[in-house]
Amino acid sequence: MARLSLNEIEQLSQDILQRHGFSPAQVQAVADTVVAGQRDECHSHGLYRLLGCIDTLKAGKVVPNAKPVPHDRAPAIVLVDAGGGFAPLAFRTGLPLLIDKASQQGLAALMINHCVHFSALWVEIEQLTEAGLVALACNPSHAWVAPAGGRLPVFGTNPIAFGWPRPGKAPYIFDFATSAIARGDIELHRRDGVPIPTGWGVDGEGRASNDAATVLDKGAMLPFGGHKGSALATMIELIAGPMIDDFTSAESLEWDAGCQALPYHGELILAFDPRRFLGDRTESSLQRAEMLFDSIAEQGARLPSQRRYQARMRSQAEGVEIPDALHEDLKALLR
Ligand code: NDP
Ligand code: PYC
Repeated sequence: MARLSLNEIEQLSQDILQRHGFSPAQVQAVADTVVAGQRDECHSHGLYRLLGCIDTLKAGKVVPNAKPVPHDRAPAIVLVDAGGGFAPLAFRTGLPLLIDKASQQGLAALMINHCVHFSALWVEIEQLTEAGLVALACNPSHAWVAPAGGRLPVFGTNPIAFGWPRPGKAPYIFDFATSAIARGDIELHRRDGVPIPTGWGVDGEGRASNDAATVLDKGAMLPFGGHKGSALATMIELIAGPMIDDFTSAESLEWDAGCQALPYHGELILAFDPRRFLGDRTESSLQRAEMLFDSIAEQGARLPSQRRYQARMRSQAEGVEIPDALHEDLKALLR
C-alpha cells in the first residue's frame, strides 16, 4: 500500500485532470469529489474513479471544458445543463439557487441534465445539510442490474442518498446503490482477484455467480432487497429520467455504444427547508429527531456515515492508503 497525505492526493488528482485538458473549474470540482471519496475511505468512489474519468475522456464521452448553464426553470425548480461534462461542477453551479429557492419556497428541486456521472452522492448531500436543509438525491446509471425475478439488465445501479442536518453534530446521511452493491465495488474485486459474495450478481444464464468478471461482462448485477430494491430502482429511473427529460439507464447504455465509458444522464436533487415547514417549532422538532438517532445508537447499532466520519478524521491526521497498483496506474496517467 502507498501512504499519501490529503494534499498529495489533491495535487495528484488535479495534475492528472489538467494533464488531460480539463478546464480549471472541471479540474477543481472533480478533484474535490474524488479526494473527498478517498478521504472518507469510500474506495469505489475515491481516486479509483480518476481511471474511469480519463477512459471516458479518451472514448470521447465527456466534454472536458463543459461550462454548466443554470436556468431558473420555475419558482421551485432549478435546471442546470451540464453540457456533457461531469456532474460535480453542474451541482456546484446550481447549488446557490437551489438553496435560495428552498429557503424561500420550503421545498425546491435541482434537475441536472446531460451530465457524466461518476461520484458518490453524499458529497452533494453534505453541502445541503451544511446549509441546514434536508436533502434527497438520486440518478440512473447504465443498465447493468436485472429486476428481481428477472435476469436481463434493465436498471442502473441507481444510487439514492438522504441527508438530515443535526444541530451541533455531523449530519445523518445514508447513500447507497439500489443494486446489492455499487458496480465500482465489483470492479475493485476484479482488480484484486477476489470473489464477490453471493447475491451481488448472476451469470448470463441467471445463475448466482461469485466471479466479478462474469457478473460485469456476461451476466447482470442484482437489486438489493429483492422486489423492494427493484421498485426503488424503477422510481429512480422515472423521477431522474423521463421526469427531468433525460436518459434512463438503458438509454445511457445505448448512447455508450460499447465504449464502457461512465454513464451519461441526469440527476434529481430535492431540498427541504425545515425552517419553512416548522417556523418557531424548528428547534424543538429537530431536537425530537435527535431522540430517534439516540434510540438507534444507544443499542449499539451504528448510524450510516458514522464509518465515513471516523475515516475522515483518520485521513486528516494520517493521510490515506491506496493499493500500490492503483498508485502506479494513477502515476501512469501523468506520463
Ligand atoms: P453500501 O452498500 O456500502 O451502503 C452505503 C451506505 O450504507 C452508507 O451510507 C454507509 O455508511 C451505510 N452503511 C453501510 N453499512 C452500514 C451498517 N452496518 N450500519 C449502518 N449503515 C451502514 O454502498 P453502495 O455500494 O450501495 O454505494 C456506495 C457508493 O456508491 C455511494 O456513495 C453511492 O452514491 C455510490 N454510487 C454512485 C453511483 C452513481 O451513479 N454515481 C451508482 C451507484 C453507487 P458508511 O459510509 O458510514 O459506511
Ligand atoms: O459504482 O455503480 C457504480 C457507479 C456508477 C456510476 C458511478 N458509480
